[in-house]
Amino acid sequence: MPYFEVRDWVGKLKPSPPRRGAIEEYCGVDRETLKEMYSVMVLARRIELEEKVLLRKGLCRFFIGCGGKELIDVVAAHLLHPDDPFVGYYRNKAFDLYRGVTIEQKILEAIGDRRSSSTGGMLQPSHSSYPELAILPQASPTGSHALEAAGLGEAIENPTPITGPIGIKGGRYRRDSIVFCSIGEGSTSSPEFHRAVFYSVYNQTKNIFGIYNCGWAISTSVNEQFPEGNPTTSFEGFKRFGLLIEEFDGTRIKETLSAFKRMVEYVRDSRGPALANINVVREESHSGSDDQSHYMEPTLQLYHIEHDPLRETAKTLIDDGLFAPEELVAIFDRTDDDVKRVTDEVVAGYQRKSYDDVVGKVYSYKHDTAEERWRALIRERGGSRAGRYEELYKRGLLESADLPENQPPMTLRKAINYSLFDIFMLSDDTVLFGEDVADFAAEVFAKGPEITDKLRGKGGVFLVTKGLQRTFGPERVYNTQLDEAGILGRAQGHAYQGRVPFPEIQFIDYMSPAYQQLKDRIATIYQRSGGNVRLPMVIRTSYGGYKQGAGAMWHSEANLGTFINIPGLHVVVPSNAADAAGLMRTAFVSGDPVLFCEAVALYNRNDWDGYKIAAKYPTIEELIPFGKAKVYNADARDILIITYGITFSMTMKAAQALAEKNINARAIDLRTVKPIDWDAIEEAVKECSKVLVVSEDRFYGGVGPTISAYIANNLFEYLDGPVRIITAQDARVAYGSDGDEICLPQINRIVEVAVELVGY
Ligand SMILES: Cc1ncc(C[n+]2csc(CCOP(=O)(O)OP(=O)(O)O)c2C)c(N)n1
Repeated sequence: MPYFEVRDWVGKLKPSPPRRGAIEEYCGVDRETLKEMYSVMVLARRIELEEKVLLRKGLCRFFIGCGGKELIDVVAAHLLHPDDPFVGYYRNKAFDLYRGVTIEQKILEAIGDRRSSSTGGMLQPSHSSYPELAILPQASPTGSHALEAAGLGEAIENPTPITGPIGIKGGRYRRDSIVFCSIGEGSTSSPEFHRAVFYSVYNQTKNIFGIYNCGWAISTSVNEQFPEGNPTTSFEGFKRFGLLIEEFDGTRIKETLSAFKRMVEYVRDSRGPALANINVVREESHSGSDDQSHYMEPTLQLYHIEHDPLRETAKTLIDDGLFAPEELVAIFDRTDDDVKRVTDEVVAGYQRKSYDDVVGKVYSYKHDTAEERWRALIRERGGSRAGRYEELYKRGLLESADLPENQPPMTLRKAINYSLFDIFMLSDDTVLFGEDVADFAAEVFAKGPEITDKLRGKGGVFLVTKGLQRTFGPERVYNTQLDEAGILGRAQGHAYQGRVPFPEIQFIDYMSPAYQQLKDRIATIYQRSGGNVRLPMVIRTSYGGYKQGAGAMWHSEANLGTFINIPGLHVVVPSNAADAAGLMRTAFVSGDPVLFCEAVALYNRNDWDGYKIAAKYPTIEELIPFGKAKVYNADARDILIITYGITFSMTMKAAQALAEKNINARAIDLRTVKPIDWDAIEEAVKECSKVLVVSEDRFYGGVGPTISAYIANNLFEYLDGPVRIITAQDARVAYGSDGDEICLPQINRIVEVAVELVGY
């Protein structure tokens, strides 16, 4: 019901005399607090009225309301501790206001003002981010946030002390914190939600999932989503493992208070997580672009009006004699004045976003800052490395007692393994998890050295993480369930708690289930929080073909174009052992999410047909900046070949063959394909004027065409011929060595195209 209609309706209610003992029915909440709760509910509704007015004036561009959910919001905000983290969705205005968000901030959100401390005006209204009030940044993809809540529950429960700086304002949540996640009932159909509840049960974390069930997900009814129209039925079996399931009417204050209190006590007592199916109503349509009168039967429309919690709550409070109708009406009037006054002030000072406000808030990485972080760690702990490596050698966990930089050239696999050892030694605030990454399953590890010392252990399907669990323990290095979305989704929770997670996606081919977490949640965090929240993490994944025919369709992907198209994500592709170590260190201290792509075909090779891949491990001080390519044969001018990853070694082999034909090829190894070192490309194009791009990615939307487009766009006048590109075929890699040969770039083709281009 619209604001002033509710006000008038409340004003017409019959006053009741005070009833003895009535207040005791409100779970210990006193009269003043009830007034405060009701005031916030009214305020939320009034701000929404203002949003609609601003919408009509063209100042607000989108409306999505919390009408009908105000009561459960204020009850939850009241019964939780103010620093319990909240992972909410776009219907939680009243929760925010109860926690202390101001009218001014809500209006700034509505008009997308750059001054909004929540999002810097980046997001549609009602997508909050107030980390200082333990309200974590929201995003629009429904359901996806639940995994973050489960991950944060796990991160809080993880007993490993965190010694580094607090990740976000208000972060480093206390051990007894409850993570509250709210969600619409339709969104609980998402696999992410199911997995999130599962994880909270499996890990016995302090999570409450509140399903705000208004019966409709836009125009899809709850009966079209669940048997018996009940979103909790599929979780019944989890009761056996401690899941508390509550069902209550979130439009009735006493029922809501007592049910939510039960959940808070149960969860805070570590008896298990809780899940609630909460009946709420939809005060208006789904959003400003929906009209529920088109598909909702009139009787049901009436039900949603009559069960408006602003009405229900007022009636209960008045019937119990706690308030006179005019006292509550006075709240409406006062609130009306406040919102009008603040809105006028905010709108008068409206500030548009500048280009830098938006584009400058996509990446937080600055190499100097990253380097300073790394140096500080070395200053603090670097001196103990030698002793620790010796000790690990004595325990039989390493093949050498020497520091890695004092060892002979090593393979990519070994260099990455050592890089992880180094990073985990230098910082306690790191966790590594994924499918098969641990040396042992948790139950085997728990049996102790008597058993594990007799086994070689696993440590990743390519043994890249070997020995890490044995060294750093099962709380920092552990296997996860086979669930890519779960791996990346939960990593965010760990980052919120102040650790730098190293989630592993076993093969980039299997990133697809995690794509939404990566693209929409992880990579957007810095921008969507207006530059206030960072989620540093190193997402390691194996990639690429050239596996002597073994890779085939689902173990050969090198589709990095898919990932460079994600704003906010750095994409790193080392082509040799030394670069892998330098880039891994930068990834760790970059402050941003990084996709670290490891070429399986290079893991264990010392060379590629004689071209050396094994390299000396760099000294511990060395970092390689992102966006800094390496130029080979820098004096050559006949042709420039730009490449990265596996095809870099092949390019160098091709360059040898070209040299025999008196063609001097310069090569650029990009090392990071996001960012790309345009300066290095520019300099080389100017000097070479013939350009070939070799990319294991496919043509459509791939890395190669991106580089070619840049050159065509910016450096055309320096060219002496077309930019040629060699890419993978527009096919998935077929099985067998013939499959590799047909589908992927080959050395002889590089030579052939280079010769043709030089002669152009
Ligand atoms: C992953 C995803 N799919 C689709 C949408 C479009 N969408 C936005 S809200 C919504 C309905 C959500 O309904 P429900 O979860 O019941 O929450 P309610 O809005 O009713 O509170 C849909 C389909 C989206 N935002 N995200």
